[in-house]
Amino acid sequence: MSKLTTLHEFIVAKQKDFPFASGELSRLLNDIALAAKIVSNDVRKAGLVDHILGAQGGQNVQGEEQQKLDVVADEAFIRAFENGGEVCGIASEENDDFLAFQSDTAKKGNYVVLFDPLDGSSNIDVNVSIGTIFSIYRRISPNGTLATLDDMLQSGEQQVAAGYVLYGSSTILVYTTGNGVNGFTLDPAIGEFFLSHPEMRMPENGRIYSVNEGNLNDFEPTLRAYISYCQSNENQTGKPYSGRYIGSLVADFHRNLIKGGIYIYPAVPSAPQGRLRLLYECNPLAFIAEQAGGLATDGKNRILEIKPSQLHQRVGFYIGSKQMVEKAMGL
Ligand code: AFP
Repeated sequence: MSKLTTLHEFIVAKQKDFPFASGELSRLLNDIALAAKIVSNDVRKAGLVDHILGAQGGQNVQGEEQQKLDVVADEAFIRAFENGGEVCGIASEENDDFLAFQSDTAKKGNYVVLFDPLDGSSNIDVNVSIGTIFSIYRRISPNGTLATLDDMLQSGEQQVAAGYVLYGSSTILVYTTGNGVNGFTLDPAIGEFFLSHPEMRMPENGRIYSVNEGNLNDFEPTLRAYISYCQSNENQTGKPYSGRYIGSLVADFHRNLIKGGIYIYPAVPSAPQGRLRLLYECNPLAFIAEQAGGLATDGKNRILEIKPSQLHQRVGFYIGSKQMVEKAMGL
């Protein structure tokens, strides 16, 4: 029997690849794994426990209804970061403003984490896969002080690590530190993540397109032409591609990462800047896509080069197999 590698063993073995190999980032990744296990456990209980299932009653900063699990996940990750000692501040899709941790230990943390605690949360009540997405940066403010807005508003190219946790038919944690992409599946019986998807590569081309086709009439002509191409016999496969849209970005992305495909959410009249958030969703997934050989743009520009001006900034998002994204952009 071949030896199983736990996430912890993998992180320790790879520590030398990190740009700042002091063990801090390793500890931070382990904190994320711990929070992911807690949230995974809560997600698995969602259908059973009345007080977890259903709306919390409040709205988040985007005006969207907050589900209880959104709040549970947000708090679990914030607690892990605040107690871990490596993080001086966070920004989360669920909170209006960023949070600078106040303790002396936290002020000495060298990292900030930006995250979407529960992406696809409108799918919770219908038992569809949801996920956590995270992005890690080195702070630019001086160590020993409070985290600042500038720490949060760095371009995606500055990410030192990014990843996601998909709470699907199994729970999988996928991450990159800029040296390829690896995936770890949670064994719930013993609460351990094991390396299950080493050195993930996104196929250069694919035959799956993921788009909310209800918005089709609002797409600009180049994109409409691309969707027609996907649905025609004129593409490289000689038959229509498969349309697959879960409505949970993490789940759609994960499938396309493995099988090859493209996810598109352009700017539309109902979401004039795009629907997805640059800092919490697009940057981390763009980093992973590129590390796996894929591509991510806003339809014109590389996502990782966009300089953010606001915490909750939204952008159009084209992500997936390189050749498909290029074609969708009309290149
Ligand atoms: P929620 O977290 O509010 O469910 O939003 C999910 C999401 O950000 C992304 O995961 C989906 O792909 C996208 O929005 C779905 O948006 P539409 O419902 O407009 O297709």
